Amino acid sequence: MMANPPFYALEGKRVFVAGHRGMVGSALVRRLGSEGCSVLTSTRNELDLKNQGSVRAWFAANRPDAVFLAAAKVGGILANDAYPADFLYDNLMIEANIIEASFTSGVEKLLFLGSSCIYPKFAAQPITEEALLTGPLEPTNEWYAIAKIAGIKLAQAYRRQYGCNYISAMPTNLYGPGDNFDLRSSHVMPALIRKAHEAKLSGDAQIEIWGTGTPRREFLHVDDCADACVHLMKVYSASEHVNVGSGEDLTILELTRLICAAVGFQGAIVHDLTKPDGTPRKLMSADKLRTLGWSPKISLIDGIKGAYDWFQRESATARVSA
Ligand code: GFB
Repeated sequence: MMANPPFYALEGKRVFVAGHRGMVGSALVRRLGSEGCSVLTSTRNELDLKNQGSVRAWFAANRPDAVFLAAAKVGGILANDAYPADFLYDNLMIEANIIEASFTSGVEKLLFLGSSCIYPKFAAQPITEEALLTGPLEPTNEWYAIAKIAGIKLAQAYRRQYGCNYISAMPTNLYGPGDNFDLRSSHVMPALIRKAHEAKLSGDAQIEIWGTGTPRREFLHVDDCADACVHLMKVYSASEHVNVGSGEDLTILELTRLICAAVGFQGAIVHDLTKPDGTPRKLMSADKLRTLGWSPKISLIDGIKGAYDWFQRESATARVSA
């Protein structure tokens, strides 16, 4: 078994960010700008991450030293429920191809990004890393969860069999610049920012939220997530995944009120009870990450304001889809 170095310096390294056009990947590219490393990226047209041959060839030609595996098919509760095959197949292929190619091309360190939905639907709160695989998953996103659990296990298997220094980070619900504001496929935060903004502009008396508003969710700004991932890349070298969250949660109704206040929408909030609530609560324990020396810096209020500013700027230039 390879000895785990206590500190992995990124300076001077060739660092591949897989998924750099996504919300997390673009935040990682921003964050890595101050690390003195050379950031490698590849667009979907240049490299199909679902194609094993292309991924192997790209790694052989570009020889990254470190990899942030932030490429994934992602979406909100309805998208997860509506496209189970895509969420399972695409994510399995992307992570398997990148992890295997990292091994064959001699990557020194890899960080795989998963999701808090890997945990059982009724896990004890706050959810510690040990809760993985201790109970049934939330049905609306079990396909995505299974793919992400497979990614954790693949990273662990390469560590166990070949001594590869591959680690995994499990972020909570993320938001921020670069988010998907398409109401059919987005997560709750961008959806509500958009709904409140458009209701304010058109003078509507109400906005509609999905479900009962009682589920509790934990949110982390994507720039905090990127900072945590870079920290873990440097200081963490063990098999078990690490939760990446804020350590605080609130109900969807409370979140809606915060967003309405930030946007300046004063109308009513009504419920579409035909839409699913999903898991009742998934607050992750932040203890392990804090022990490793990291805690978040961006408050939820400031983060919402920043995300709303970004949305207004991007929708003005029509870069946010319908
Ligand atoms: O963010 P979200 O789509 O995903 O929904 P999950 C969170 C909660 O917000 C659910 C409610 O209870 C939704 O019913 N909600 C209220 C809304 N209004 C809306 C709305 O307009 N749009 C959306 N999207 N939700 C996802 C998983 O679960 O979390 C993924 O499906 C992933 O796999 C991700 O793990 C982090 O938090 O329920």
